[in-house]
Amino acid sequence: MKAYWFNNEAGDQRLPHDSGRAVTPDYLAKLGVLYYNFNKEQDVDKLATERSYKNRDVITVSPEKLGDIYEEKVKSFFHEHLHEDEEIRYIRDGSGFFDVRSEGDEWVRIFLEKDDLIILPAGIYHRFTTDDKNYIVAMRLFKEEPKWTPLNRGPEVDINPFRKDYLQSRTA
Ligand code: KMT
Ligand code: NI
Repeated sequence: MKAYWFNNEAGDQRLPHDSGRAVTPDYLAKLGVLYYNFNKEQDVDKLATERSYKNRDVITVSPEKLGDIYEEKVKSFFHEHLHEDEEIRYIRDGSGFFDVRSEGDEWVRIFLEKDDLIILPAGIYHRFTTDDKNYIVAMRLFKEEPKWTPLNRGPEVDINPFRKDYLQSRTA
């Protein structure tokens, strides 16, 4: 894992866009973003039990796996959105970037690779992209039946109750 302030310079979303200014796990925690590194699947099982994650699946995002729709998918994952549930991803292979909004509405970019696990809280605005290797395998965990509905940023979503709760819980 490596977290840093995103530089907003032009260029492919899959490039690092690293400003050179690091962001600490403590700061991520203030945004409500939790990070773990687990090299044993048992550790994930324990976390899943503790946090009542009852379901899981594994998704591969790559041109080999997705074929013609790969580029389209990568673009859609990169639209800024939130969910009414946590987004939990345990990276099993490859790598990619999760971008989350700071309290000052800047992007923090989080580079994740194998064995990294991230929990984004419900209500945080975020987006995802593969990196220039175009390959990631991630386990997706969820509490109940998976609901992947992304709510794209806009005036209506800004006043969503999950968004309001998130803003109240954030300590940054
Ligand atoms: C998401 O929610 O953006 C995804 O599931 C992307 C693929 S998982 C790394
Ligand atoms: Ni999402």
